[in-house]
Amino acid sequence: MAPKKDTLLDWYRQMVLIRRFEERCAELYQQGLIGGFLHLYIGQEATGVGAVNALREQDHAITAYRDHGLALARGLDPKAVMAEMLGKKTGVSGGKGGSMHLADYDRRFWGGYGIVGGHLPLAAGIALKAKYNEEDEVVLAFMGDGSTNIGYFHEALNLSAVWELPVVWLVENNQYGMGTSVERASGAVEIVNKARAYCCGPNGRGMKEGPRVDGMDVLAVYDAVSEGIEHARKHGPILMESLTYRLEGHSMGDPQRYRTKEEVEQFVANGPIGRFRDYLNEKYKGIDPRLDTIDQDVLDTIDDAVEFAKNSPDPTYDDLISHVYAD
Ligand SMILES: Cc1ncc(C[n+]2csc(CCOP(=O)(O)OP(=O)(O)O)c2C)c(N)n1
Ligand SMILES: [Mg+2]
Repeated sequence: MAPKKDTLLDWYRQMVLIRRFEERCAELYQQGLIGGFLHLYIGQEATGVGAVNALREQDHAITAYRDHGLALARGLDPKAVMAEMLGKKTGVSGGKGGSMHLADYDRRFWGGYGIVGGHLPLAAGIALKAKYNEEDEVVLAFMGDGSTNIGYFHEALNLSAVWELPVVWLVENNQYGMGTSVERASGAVEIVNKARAYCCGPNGRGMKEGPRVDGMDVLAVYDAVSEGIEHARKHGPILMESLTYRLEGHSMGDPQRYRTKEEVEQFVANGPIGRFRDYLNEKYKGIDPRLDTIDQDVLDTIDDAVEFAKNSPDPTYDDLISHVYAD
């Protein structure tokens, strides 16, 4: 069923929130208020918002370190996300995770992992738990193109095929892993083809090779991931690919010698937010002032989040040594 107008406006809000939130994070990083690494999701908003909104409440999402956009799309409180960025006690992970480790169990958002591909076996584990307990839950596992060349990827895909786990493996192909293009790093240029290694088990068991979707088009991503989730819910794992682009460097301070300015500008001109805004203007005549209001509301939300984060306390020594072992 086609999403309603209010839903589409909410997706627009989510995409703008991600973009402006991260622009502010970049400023706070330059000011030394955010430490460690900072990997921006700017450019990939349509993939995150389209995919996450295809989940039901009981479903799970997990990702790598480029996690701010997905956390916000999954509805984590921008205040608590910003507080985590600043390493504050009020952050979603108590200030002990920072940018790469945003998680919120209540929202079934498992974070936020720094080891490339290391979260993929965890995704299989979450799905195994759901299947074992006969719970109607799907895991949406996001990953970068680079992670599909790593052992964890193959272990996790293999087990998900053998056990017919309810997982959507969604590759965010942003064309680079750090400074290395997909063509230089991956034996298969069309990453979804990697599903074929695990496609054909006994009794038709195995991995479905899903589509390569236009990851700059939020509606296309939503439709494709919705179908993927339905497949996973009924039949087991599917590998899908979203073709997107990161408009900023790999992380802050990347000199970006591996690509030309012209290449980046071409994607800026066709960015996901502008494209969606054009679509909304076309579909709903006279909507533009309402979109302006959303833009302004988002800026206010971010001001509040920064204020909250700055005024929040640091974690204490007791916080530091808590959550190290399970009780
Ligand atoms: C096991 C491991 N090897 C190397 C690194 C260093 N590293 C960090 S990010 C990255 C590139 C990953 O690229 P991709 O999966 O495409 O994700 P993207 O950054 O494009 O979102 C690498 C090699 C790491 N974190 N973990
Ligand atoms: Mg990549």
